[in-house]
Amino acid sequence: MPDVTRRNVLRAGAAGAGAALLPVAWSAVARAGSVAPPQVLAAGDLALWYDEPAGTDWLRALPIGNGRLGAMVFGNVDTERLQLNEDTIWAGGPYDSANTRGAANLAEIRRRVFADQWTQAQDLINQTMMGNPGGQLAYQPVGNLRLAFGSASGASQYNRTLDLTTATVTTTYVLNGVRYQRESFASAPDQVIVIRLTADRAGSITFNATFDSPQRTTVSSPDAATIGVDGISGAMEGVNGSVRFLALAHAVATGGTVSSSGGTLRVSGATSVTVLISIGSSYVNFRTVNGDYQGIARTRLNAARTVAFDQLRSRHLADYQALFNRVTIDLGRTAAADQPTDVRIAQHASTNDPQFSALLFQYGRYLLISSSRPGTQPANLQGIWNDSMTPPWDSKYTINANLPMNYWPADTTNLAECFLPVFDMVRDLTVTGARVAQAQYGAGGWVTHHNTDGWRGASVVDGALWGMWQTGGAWLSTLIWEHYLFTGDVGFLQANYPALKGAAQFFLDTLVAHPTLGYLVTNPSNSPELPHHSNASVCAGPTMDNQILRDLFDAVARAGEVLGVDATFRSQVRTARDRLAPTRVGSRGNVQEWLADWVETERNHRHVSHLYGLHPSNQITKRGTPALYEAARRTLELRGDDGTGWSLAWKINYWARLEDATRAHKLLRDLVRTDRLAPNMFDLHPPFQIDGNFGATSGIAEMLLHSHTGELHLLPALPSGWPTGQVAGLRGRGGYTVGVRWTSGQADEISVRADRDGTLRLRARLFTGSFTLVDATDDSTPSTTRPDTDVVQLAVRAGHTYRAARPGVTPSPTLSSTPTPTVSPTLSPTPTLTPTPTPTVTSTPSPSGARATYTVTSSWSGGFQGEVTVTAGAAPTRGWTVSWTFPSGQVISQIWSGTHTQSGANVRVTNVDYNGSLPAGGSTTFGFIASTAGANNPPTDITCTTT
Ligand code: FUC
Repeated sequence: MPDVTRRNVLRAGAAGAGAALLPVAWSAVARAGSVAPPQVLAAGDLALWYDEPAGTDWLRALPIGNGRLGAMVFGNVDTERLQLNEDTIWAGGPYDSANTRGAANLAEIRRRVFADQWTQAQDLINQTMMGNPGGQLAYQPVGNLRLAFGSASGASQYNRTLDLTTATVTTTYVLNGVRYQRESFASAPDQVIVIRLTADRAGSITFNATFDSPQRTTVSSPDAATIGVDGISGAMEGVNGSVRFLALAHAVATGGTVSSSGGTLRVSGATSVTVLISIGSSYVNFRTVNGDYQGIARTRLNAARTVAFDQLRSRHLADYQALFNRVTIDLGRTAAADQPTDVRIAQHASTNDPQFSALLFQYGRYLLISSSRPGTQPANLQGIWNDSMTPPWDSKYTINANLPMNYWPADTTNLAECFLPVFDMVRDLTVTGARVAQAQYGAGGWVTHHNTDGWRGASVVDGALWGMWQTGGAWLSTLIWEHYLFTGDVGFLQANYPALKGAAQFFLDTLVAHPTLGYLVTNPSNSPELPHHSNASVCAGPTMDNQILRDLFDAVARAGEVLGVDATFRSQVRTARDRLAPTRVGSRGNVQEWLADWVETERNHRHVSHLYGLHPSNQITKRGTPALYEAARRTLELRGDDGTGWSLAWKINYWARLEDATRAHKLLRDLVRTDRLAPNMFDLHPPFQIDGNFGATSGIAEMLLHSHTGELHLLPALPSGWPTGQVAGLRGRGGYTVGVRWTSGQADEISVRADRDGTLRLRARLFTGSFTLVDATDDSTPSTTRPDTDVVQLAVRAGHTYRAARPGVTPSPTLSSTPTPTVSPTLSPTPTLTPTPTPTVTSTPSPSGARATYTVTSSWSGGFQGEVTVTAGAAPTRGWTVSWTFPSGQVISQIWSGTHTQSGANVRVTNVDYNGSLPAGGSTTFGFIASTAGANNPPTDITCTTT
């Protein structure tokens, strides 16, 4: 396999709009008399649907995923294609990105920056500070499973749907008088992709199934009903491909015959068939790739084979709907929703289609649930869906906009668990980033620059103009505090506090005093990817860095207070915070992007990084900082509305925070164009980049609810295009679950459920007229104060729901609480500041001296995630078992890098084959997720034995 080069991608990145990668423009023509199919109406229009197959166009195929496994389903009549991904298949293998030339040139680089010799500073950075290698590695595909049925000629009544309420792709058609149906879903509880084929005439299903792949692979027929493809990821940047994987497809038929030989699975004359796809990967974590990938693939498949299809389906539904059903939204429906989805996109600019905004909102939630679950990798630039060995920007994690954007809707749209992979990644980056901090800055703590990958590269990559940005790790760390604000989970804060502290430590060690202004500044850094002078982006103390560092220092100080730790460190960061440069208004009335009042070299540049303070942060607000708020508006006017998909999506959030409903809605409509949305509703940079989907979902949430200033502001940017509607289940900082119903642009009814006792401030236009306010849980009338004409303030109690309404409005049954999840309960964090127990338990060493340590890495009210590290003693061991008892009925729902058995409360985890032997002092780690319906106490003791 040739070394995959990064240059093409980089060229596109440098061009910004990715001109070289522009897809062929697409169009769709309205169908006369079209009506949405019954199954779409049954899903409340929360379905994508088409009356044509995807053909060869990946951007017409429909995505399914369970966080780890992903597939794009093409729905062709003649040959069904499932393009397959597994989220740990990365090119290359573990590497240490730190540049070992050391920090010797840093002083000279800083001198050049302060002397305004920016390009000379960049030259020296390119010579001495680039990572090793100088680019990061790509996320890569597994391959395809193709089911060849024969000719499609004569097929009629075709349609295919992606039902967001069931996370299922269904294709149906009539051929030779027989109605065929295929249903595909990716199950998280059973860790397989399932395709169910049925026909309404017995014995009509015949096909051959085969795997193919762009990777180095071998195909096989491991048994009479199974095929496999065994492969290894590609080399890149001089790093050998090392992630091994095995995909298996197994068929169970009713009627007819099934056989497999030479890598072809043959099904003949069946009435119904269930195909199970299981994939194992040898990626254990960013530094270990010797996992038992074959064992994982086989174990998952064998377990799923024992479960009937109906069971697989109902387990999938229960798991998925527990997350998806937490938020409902209705923005109204017009006849535009009766057209196929691609037609709706093509016509959006000229039609009134409010339901499309609801669909887009829920699609973002669907994509997050499908690409990011506890224990999986975070959603990358393409979520988990990628068919290319050399995807745009390597389909990795770009931190200066894209990765944070992916997770903006996680908490606001009630998907807190889906956020957890980011914090696992941050924990990895504290390790690799500490190496880079030490080697390249001579600093403590940890640092990450503008990108990372599956190997957690943390150094400067791609060249100084793009990569010399120091605050990637800082931004990611602020997410820890943000997440805590929503959940109030002190155990989570405690487990992640070391990452917050390490990120702050790096800046305490590296910030330098500006020679003339005196502020503490980052040097060298940049305002992401935007040259302030010709070919020069590198500078000291760009506005975005100062804003991020204010948030970081605040977060670590406040977290230290909550946890009652590190008083001295807290005062150090607060002192440093007070020496950061404030955000200023520039000569054009704009927010100044750099310390000097420079005019950007590209007036319409896609990054508007210096408004980080407006969103996602809360440093620029309408009522708190009116001058900066006006300057933010002016900044957006100067930059213009145009931009890449993600840039438009960020601007929706910006305008929503400016409380400008009309402009936010205009930007939302700009995003729904054929050059910004693919037929399958994937956002187009172009090319496809999933951040725009997540950013749009976040933007719609921001139009309906704000909670960034210590109050809940209902309908802060409700556009005239959504005159009547309802949303329920949105989450606000402070632990609130919020619903609101409105007509003629006015709230009729507001519902707020509090997780914890506290003081609630509610802002809404409703409060400027007459209204009623009750504690709907005990029917009492809370006493209120009125700090502002449109604000009421009241004391709230944990678990109580408060309802405000126009007089005479009948309470809506669907508004007052989120739909009750069937599996894991709605996140309701610890009501008090008592941490969920997060023990670090060391087991009694076994006679061989081997021991295990155990930590809870995150917890939520439906369960927790833990990590156990087994370390051999003075002698090597051949195998090990760790056992414990769950105190309150927890059940392991997912485990990685180990196999387990659970009998009642008793759990035993044994090594998987690859690390059956541990050398003296060697260690290995496994992780698990345990869910519970009862109390969430983790076990307090574990035992390690060896063989
Ligand atoms: C940054 C952005 C590009 C693109 C890439 C993945 O480099 O400037 O527009 O989103 O990340």
